[in-house]
Parts: sequence; structure tokens; C-alpha cells
Amino acid sequence: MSTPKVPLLLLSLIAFTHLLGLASLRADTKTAGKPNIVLIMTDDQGWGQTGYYNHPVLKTPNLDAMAAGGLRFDRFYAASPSCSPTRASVMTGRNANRTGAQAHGFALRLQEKTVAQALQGDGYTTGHFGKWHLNGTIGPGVPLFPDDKHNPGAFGFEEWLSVTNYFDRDPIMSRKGEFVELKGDSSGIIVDAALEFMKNAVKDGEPFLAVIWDGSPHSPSVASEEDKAAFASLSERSKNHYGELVAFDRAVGGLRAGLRELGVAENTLVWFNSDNGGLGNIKPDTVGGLRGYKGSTWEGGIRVPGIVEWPAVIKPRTTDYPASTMDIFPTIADILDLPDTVFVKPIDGISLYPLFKGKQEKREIPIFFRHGSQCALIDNDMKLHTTKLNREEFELFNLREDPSEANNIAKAHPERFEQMKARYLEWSDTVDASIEGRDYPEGRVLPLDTYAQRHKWVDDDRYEPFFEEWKDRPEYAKDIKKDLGK
Ligand SMILES: [Ca+2]
Repeated sequence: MSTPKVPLLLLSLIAFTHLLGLASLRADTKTAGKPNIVLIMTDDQGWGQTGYYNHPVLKTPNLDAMAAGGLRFDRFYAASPSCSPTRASVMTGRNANRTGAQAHGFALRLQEKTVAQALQGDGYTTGHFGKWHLNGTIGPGVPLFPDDKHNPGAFGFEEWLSVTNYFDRDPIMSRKGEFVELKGDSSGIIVDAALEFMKNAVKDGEPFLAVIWDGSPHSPSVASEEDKAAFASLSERSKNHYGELVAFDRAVGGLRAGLRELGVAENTLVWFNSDNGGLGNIKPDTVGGLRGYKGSTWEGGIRVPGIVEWPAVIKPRTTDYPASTMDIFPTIADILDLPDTVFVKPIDGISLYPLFKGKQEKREIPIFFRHGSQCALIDNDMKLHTTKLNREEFELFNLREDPSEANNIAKAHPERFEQMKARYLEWSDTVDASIEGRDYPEGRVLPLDTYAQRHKWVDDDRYEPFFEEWKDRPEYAKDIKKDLGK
């Protein structure tokens, strides 16, 4: 044959480098090869609510596929049994009490430093999609204002399509301050918006951080007829709740397929977890037989589904290594070799990067929880717990032998018990110092903007001009009617 092989090879090389080159030429050398990062979180999905744990009625084929392709954590913990505090822990790597967002609806302080700011400073483009709940507003999710001093833009997100709190089908959201009315289920909407953002990032040759915080399956749940179909025998409430998880699972499938289509799935780290444990009033059971529900520091309130998929680094497997949402930012900082000035210290999480690479067996730094007067210290198999911090009435459990936390073994292990108790109280003192503002250069907590002080959305005068337009919307009708009726 006279057709020479070399020119063909050259031709294909040229085509190949042309395809790849456009992106990498535009990328700064500093950002070349950096993994993209996607953090995806559900709202009130309990530990038992996945197909891969054999839930009796719920099927989650896409989460199951993600679990099979990544590192499945069988002991992953939300840093708090409630939403805003867990979100604050993701943003900062710290226990939420240190950050201002100690309970639901409290704002994250502007004195904190976030993972989005750190990545923005490292050449990443950053986006937030969905529920924010770190600006001081409570009640159903309303779109955020462009000049809100605690909106996602104030904490390092260049792009955002966000609402203050939980949201449902056909929501009104805020695209960097512009109010937009959208159609469809909440999970699909935010994943599509995130994929559009990722597509632009890939086109521009920039690594991206996409934070996708869903409002599902948080109440009020409204699922489509198709998504509810498998749950005909359940109560209306449970039907909608489980239907929303079906929609979420489908969105996870869309996200994973979208990353493959963009050609970036291999070096994109996707981290999925829920923001707190499951609900007690949903049947069948949401917490996989654990003790307690959302709001409690028993396992059912804090242990949640967790998966990290990153094909370039993580070999698929399951682990019972205990990990928490406080580990997310320290892990990312370690992967990117960021200086520790990206954090406000002390941080409470640790890097899981060695675990991702298969080089970590036992957790050296335990996981501390403090939620009001409920506290826990999880040191591998052992868990110290109290519901009355002021009285220091602690109990001790071995989670491996006693997963339902039924047998207090403090008396049988007095030395271990006292050692863990002392360690907990010492840590708790550092939290008190943080609450006083000692972690900040100012040495104190700076006063909050009026609108960042915890308040109901309906009492916020900025929303009053929208009452007329929104008064018949299912998510706002009750609040607006009550307010106008005063
Ligand atoms: Ca929640």
C-alpha cells in the first residue's frame, strides 16, 4: 500500500492536540491537571434511604452505580443533625458553633473563610446551585438578593442559582440576584444549571467547583405522579418524600452522564452526602435501624449516606472508616496543596486524601459533635455521647458491637471513658473560645448586618413588594396570608 502511515498519524495527532489544546492553552499552568470538584448534598435523606442499603421500597440505581464506582462510606457523618450547621462545616472545615451557624437558619459569619474562596484563589471557577441556608433567613426558600451581604457571592461563588432554604417543584430562584421562575423538579433544575456552568468552565479551560445543595426530600415534598408511582401503599406525605428521592437519584444519573459527555468524569471528584439524618415521621423507616432521627446526635441523626467518586485516584470499594462533612475542605486543600492560611483555625476536619489513595486505616483525629446540649465524640468504634452537656452525663458505646447504641459500657471501660470525656471537654473549651471570636484577627465577633440576623423570610421587608405576586404560590401562600392578616 502506498498510503504512508506517518502522515496519517501526524494528521490524527494534529487533530487530537487541536481538540485538547484549545482548553489547555487557555488554562493557566497553575491549574493544569487539577481535579474538578462537585459537592452534592441532599436535605434530610436518612442513612437507610438508598438502594445500596437495600431499602424496602426505594430504588436508587444512580446512587448505587456511583457507590459501585467510588469510595462508599458506610460511616459518613453530617457534622450536625441539622441543616445550616452542616452546611457551615462543609464551607469551613470547622464545627458550626465556631462559625456563627450553630443552629438552623443562623448566618455564616463574614469573618469565616470558605472552600469556595480558597478554590477561587487557586484558579478555579466556582458555582453554587440550590439551597443556601447560610444567610440568616428561615422558612421556605425564597430567592436571594444581589446585595444580600451573606449570599453565596459573598462567600466565594462566582456563579449561583440559589434560594435561602428548602425548595420544591417549579421554584423561584435567584441567579446572582436576578429572580427567575423555573419549571420541573428541584433536583433536575439545579443539576442542569450546574452542568451548564461546568460546560462553560470546560470550554474556558478552567477547573471548577460546583456545590449542588438540593432541597429534597425536605418537606413540603411535592413529587410528580411518575416519581410517586412506586409508593402507592404509603401515606401521601411519605409518597411525596420518597418520590423526591427518586427525582434526586435521576438527577445524580444526569450529573454523572453529563460529566462523561463533557469528557471530564475521570478527573472530577464528586462527593455526595446528606446534610443530616432521616425523619421519624416517614415510613418505611429512614435511618436503617439506627437510634434517633434528624435533630439528635444519636447515630440516626448524624450518620448519612456518603460516597466519593474520583476515577483518576479512587479505586472502587467500601469503607467503615468514620468521616465527616468537616473533612471535605481539609481534604480538598490537601489534594491541591493549599497553604493553611486558607482556613480560619482551628479546623476540626482532617484530610481524607490518604484514604482515597488507600493509605489510611485508622482515624487518628476523632470526630467531635456539639449541637446545643447534645454532644458526641466518635473515636473509631467508640462513641462518647451526652444529651446534657451542662451536667456532663456522658455514656459510652461501642458502635461495632452495638450499632443501635443500646448498651452504655462506661462502667466496664472506666479508663477509656474518662480519657474520652476529658478529651471532649478540652475540645469543647476551644469551641467556647471560638464563640467569643478568639479565632479571628479582630479577637472578637463583628456585629452582623440586620438582614443576617436570624429571621423569618416573611418578616423581611425586602420581600414585601413580592407578596401580591407570590400569595397563591403553594410554598408561600400560608406565610403571606398570615402576615397580611395581622
Ligand atoms: Ca436538612
